[in-house]
Amino acid sequence: MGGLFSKAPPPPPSPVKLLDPPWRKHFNWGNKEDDLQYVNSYKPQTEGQQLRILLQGPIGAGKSSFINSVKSVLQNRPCTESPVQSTSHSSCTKKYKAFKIKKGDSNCPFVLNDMAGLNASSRKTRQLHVKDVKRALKGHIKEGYRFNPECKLSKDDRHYNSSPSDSDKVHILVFVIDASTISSMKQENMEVIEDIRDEANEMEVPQIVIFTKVDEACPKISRDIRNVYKSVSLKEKISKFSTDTGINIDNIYPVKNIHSESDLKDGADVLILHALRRIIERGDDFLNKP
Ligand SMILES: Nc1nc2c(ncn2[C@@H]2O[C@H](COP(=O)(O)OP(=O)(O)OP(=O)(O)O)[C@@H](O)[C@H]2O)c(=O)[nH]1
Ligand SMILES: [Mg+2]
Repeated sequence: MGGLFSKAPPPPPSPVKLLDPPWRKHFNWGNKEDDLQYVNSYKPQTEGQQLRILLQGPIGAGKSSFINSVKSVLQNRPCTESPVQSTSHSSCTKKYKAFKIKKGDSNCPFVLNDMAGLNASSRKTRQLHVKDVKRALKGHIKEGYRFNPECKLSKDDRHYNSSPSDSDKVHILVFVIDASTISSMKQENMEVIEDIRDEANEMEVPQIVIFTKVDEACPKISRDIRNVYKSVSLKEKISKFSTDTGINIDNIYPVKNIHSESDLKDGADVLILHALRRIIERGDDFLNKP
C-alpha cells in the first residue's frame, strides 16, 4: 500500500457539463414551420424591390456552404449549386454572384451574394479587399466580376455599375466565421473585419454574424446539434468574438451547414432557417428606414 509520502492518483478529468437551461433563452426548436412561413411569404414593401444579402468572411469559413444550406432548406433537398472548397489555401469562390431561390414560377424576393473570401496575405491585399467590399455594398459590382487580389475593381471595367438601383445595393451584411478555428483566427483577419464593419457602419448597413462548423467546434454538438446552445465552449467563443468586435451577441447565430439529407432532419435545418429569418428581418428594417 502507499506509504506516508506516496502521491494520491490525479482526479479523473471532470466531464464537460452542458448548460441547463441553454444560454439563448428565446430559441425554440419547434419554430421551424413559423420561420419557414415567414421566409416563404416575405415581400418587401416596395413592389419589385429585391433584398440583397452579402456574405463576407475568411477563406473557407463556409460562405458558399451557407448559401447551399439556405437553398437546401427552402427546397427540402441537399443543394450544391455554389462551389465549395476542399483545400483552404486560396478562395474557392472567385466571382461575384447572386444566388436566387426558386419559388413557384418566380424567385424569392431576396438574393444571397457570394464573393471571394477575405484576403489577409498582405497589407495591400487587405486594403484592396475592403475597397471591393465597399463597392459591393454600394451596388457598384456587376454579376460575374472576377475578384483580383492585386487590384480593386476599376471604374472603367465592364463590371463596374456606375448607377446602381436600390436592388443592386446591399441591405444586410453577413459575416461568416468558422467556429472550429476561431481561437486561432489571424489578427489580420480580425482587422479586415473591423475595416469592413467601419465601411458598413458608415452606410448604416446592418450586420449579422453566422458561426459555422459548430459540429467541428465541440464534440457535444457533433453528437447532437441540439446541444448548440448548451455548449459552454461555443458560448465562450461567441461571447469573446462579440466582445472583440463589438457585435451584439444577439446578432450572432451558430449553424451547421447542410451537406446531406440527414442534416435536413436533425435540427441543422432549424438553425439555418432561424438565422435566415433574422437576416431578412434586419435587412427589411434597413429597406424600410425613413
Ligand atoms: N463540418 C462542417 N464543415 C463545413 C461547414 N460549413 C462548411 N464546411 C466545409 O468547409 C469547407 C469550406 O466551405 P466553403 O463553403 O467553400 O467556404 P467559403 O467561405 O465559401 O470559402 P471560399 O469561397 O474559398 O472563401 C468545405 O469543405 C465545406 O464542406 C459546417 O458547418 N460543418
Ligand atoms: Mg466560397
